[in-house]
Amino acid sequence: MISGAAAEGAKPLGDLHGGGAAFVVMGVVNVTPDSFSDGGRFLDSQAAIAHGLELQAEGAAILDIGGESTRPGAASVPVEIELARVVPVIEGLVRAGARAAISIDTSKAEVARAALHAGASVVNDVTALRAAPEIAELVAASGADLCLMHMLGTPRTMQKDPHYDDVVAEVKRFLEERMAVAVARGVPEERIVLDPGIGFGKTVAHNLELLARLPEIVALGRPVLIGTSRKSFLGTLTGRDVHQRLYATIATNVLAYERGARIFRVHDVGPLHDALTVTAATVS
Ligand code: PMM
Repeated sequence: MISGAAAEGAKPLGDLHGGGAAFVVMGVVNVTPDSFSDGGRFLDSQAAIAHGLELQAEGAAILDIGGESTRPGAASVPVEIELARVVPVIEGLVRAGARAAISIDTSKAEVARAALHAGASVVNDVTALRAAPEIAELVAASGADLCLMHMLGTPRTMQKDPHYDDVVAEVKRFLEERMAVAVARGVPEERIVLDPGIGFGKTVAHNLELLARLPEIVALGRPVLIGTSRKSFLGTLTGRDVHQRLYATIATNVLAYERGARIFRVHDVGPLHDALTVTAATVS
C-alpha cells in the first residue's frame, strides 16, 4: 500500500460522482523547460511550489504536476530527470499543507510510483496506459484516481497529418478500450476519468468536432476532463499568440461544461473558476 494523500482519502473527483462539486478546476504546474505556454517558468521547484499554491488560492481543486513536455514534436525525458523535476514539487506542496489534490502528469511507472508515494492522488497518463500498463496496478494499490487520455501516435508524431474517419467515434472507442484495460488490471471504474485529448493528434476541425459532440464521450458514463487551455487551435481560430488565448480558453471550457465535461485543466485558474461558477449556476 502506498502512503500519501491518496491513502488518506483526498478525493476531489469522488465529489463529482457523489454530486458534490459541480466542476473541478485542475491547475497546470509544468516543471519543464519546453512546455508550449509556460516552459521554463517554473523549472525551479520553489517557483513551481509557489505557483501551485497560488493556483490553489485561485480555486484549483487539483494541481497537475508535469515534468515532461507533451507539446507536438517534444522528445521524451529520461526518468531520472523527470523524477528530479516533479518529486520535490509534490513534496513541497505536501509540506506546505496544500489542500488541492495532487495529480502527476506522467506516462512512466517509476514517476507515477514516486509521485504517489510523495502524496499525489491522481495519475494523469496521456498515453492511457499504453506506455506503461503497470501504472494501473500502482493506481489500484494506492486508491488514486486515473485519467485516461486519447492521443493519436506520440507527441513526436501526433500532428503529422492526423486522420480519422469519424474522430468522435474513434476517440470514444479508444477510451472505452483503455478503460477496460485499466479495470482488468484492478482500477475500480469509479476511479477513472476520461479525456478526449484536445490537440493530441488532431486538426482544428477534429478538436472542434470533439467539443461539438462532447456528449457522445460523456455518454461513456465517467467524468470527462477537458484540456483546451491556450492550445494552438485557439490561436489558429483567433490569430492570438499563446499568452493571449484566455478568452478563447474560457469560451471552450464554458461550452464543454454545458456539454457535460466536469474537470477543466487550465493555466489561468482564477478566470476559469469565475466563468465556470457562473456557468454551473446557470446550467442546471
Ligand atoms: N494537455 C497537455 C498536457 N497534459 N493532460 C490531459 N489529461 N489533458 C490535456 O489536454 C493535456 C494533458 C498539454 O498542455 P501543457 O503543455 O500546457 O501542459
